[in-house]
Amino acid sequence: MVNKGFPKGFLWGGAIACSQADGGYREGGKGISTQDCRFFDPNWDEKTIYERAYFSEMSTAGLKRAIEDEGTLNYPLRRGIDFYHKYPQDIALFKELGLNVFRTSISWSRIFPNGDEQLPNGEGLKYYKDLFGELKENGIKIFATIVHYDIPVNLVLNYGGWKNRKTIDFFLKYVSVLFENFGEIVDYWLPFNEINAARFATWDGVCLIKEEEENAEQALYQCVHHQFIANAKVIELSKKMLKNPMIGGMIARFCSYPATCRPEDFLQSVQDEQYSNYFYLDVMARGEYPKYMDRFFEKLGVEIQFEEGDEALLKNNTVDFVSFSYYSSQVSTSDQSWEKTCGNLVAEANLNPYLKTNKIGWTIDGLGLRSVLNQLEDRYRLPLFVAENGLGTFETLEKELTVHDDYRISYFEEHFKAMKEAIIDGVNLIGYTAWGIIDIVSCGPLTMDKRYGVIYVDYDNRGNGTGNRYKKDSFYWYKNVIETNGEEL
Ligand code: BGP
Repeated sequence: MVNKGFPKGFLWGGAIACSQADGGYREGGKGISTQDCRFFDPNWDEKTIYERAYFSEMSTAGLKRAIEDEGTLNYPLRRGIDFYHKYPQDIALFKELGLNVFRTSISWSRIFPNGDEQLPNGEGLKYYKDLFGELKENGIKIFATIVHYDIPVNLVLNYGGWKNRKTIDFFLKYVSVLFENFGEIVDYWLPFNEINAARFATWDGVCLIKEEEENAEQALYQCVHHQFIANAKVIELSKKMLKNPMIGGMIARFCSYPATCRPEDFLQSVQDEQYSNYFYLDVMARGEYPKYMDRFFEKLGVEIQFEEGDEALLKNNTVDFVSFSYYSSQVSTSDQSWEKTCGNLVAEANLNPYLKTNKIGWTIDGLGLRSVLNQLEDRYRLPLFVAENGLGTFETLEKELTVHDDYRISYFEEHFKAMKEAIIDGVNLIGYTAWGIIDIVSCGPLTMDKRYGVIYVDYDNRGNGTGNRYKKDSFYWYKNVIETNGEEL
């Protein structure tokens, strides 16, 4: 029986990350997180900002400077959009929009400010009890990301962060407190946002300072192994603590087309997909390291240190659903002279001559999402969830206090049509959360002026502004899509 379109109960939602939205820096007992330490100079020009966005690696000096600086001007992630205080009014807007699921992340450094305390911070637990309660009162399901890049910076300074297996123990203590307090109210749990980010944005992904490592690749992939172990332990714990666990895995999905029908380009695309994407989901959804990584690691001189029981743990604790972020498709070629553009987490991406790019240079490819959904359905046979998708661009508030973002409407339209076709193809797609449903501080460039929301937030890159929220044209368009469950696109 061929599916007809979006199933009844399809989850239409929106997503943010606590470190990009909350603010409330050091309020409520919060400790310093690794994302609080990412530096931004508001005097940088656009070229510097957008070039730098992809090299936002941390340095030893940069971390020291951040910890000594209690201010927020140069640390936009410390102020976000003040969601910490404004979430009731924002949730009222999400309710008006008709969202039936909201994805946000939990700040580990609110629950355990230094990460190694014996007992959790009560004020941090209260904040999430109130936030999740507000969502539930408004009939909105909760998709909670447990770590969206940010961990207590103390764990990096005094334990080596993800390099140290002890961090896995601290992480599991944090997760057991979350399951104990919110296990009944959270619907979907995601231990790690984009677990493949490590290779592209190493401070974000695994909180590693590459300049401090003799063999950065070895350190990076050992950190990723520790995150795989942590992920499997969360799943093992969820079977004991949660009634109906729904624990997901997530990658930044970079589907990649061969630039030409030259066999070398096809092989390049197969390997790009394996090494940048499938490796991570294969471990989390199939429960073992794929053979193709042996050759990859050997070439890099990387030797993953497994401990007794790691293989069995991974094999017996695979994810309940597969989620991913999708912004654009990529192009693979062995031809180094191929024309370049940029993309999510990457400074350089091969340009696709058949597709348009947005103002930032990210390729726009709705149909690619249909192909990706079919690929992931085939490979994993698990429920799928689009955890991030959206168009980040520069825009200004009109004098009538709105934004005519027809470009965002057409971006959503082509991606929603692709999802609908994928469902008719037989894909088990259960939900979608538009990234940056409300304007937040962007992750790469750390700017407000790269806006994703269907709700405009009146702050600039320095944090100046009223902080007022205004509905863009896309707010009303998305509201209708949700009301008609994707019938009217
Ligand atoms: C993803 C992150 C999100 C979000 C998105 C858009 O990698 O999971 O946090 O930021 O990228 O990127 P940016 O904000 O740099 O435009």
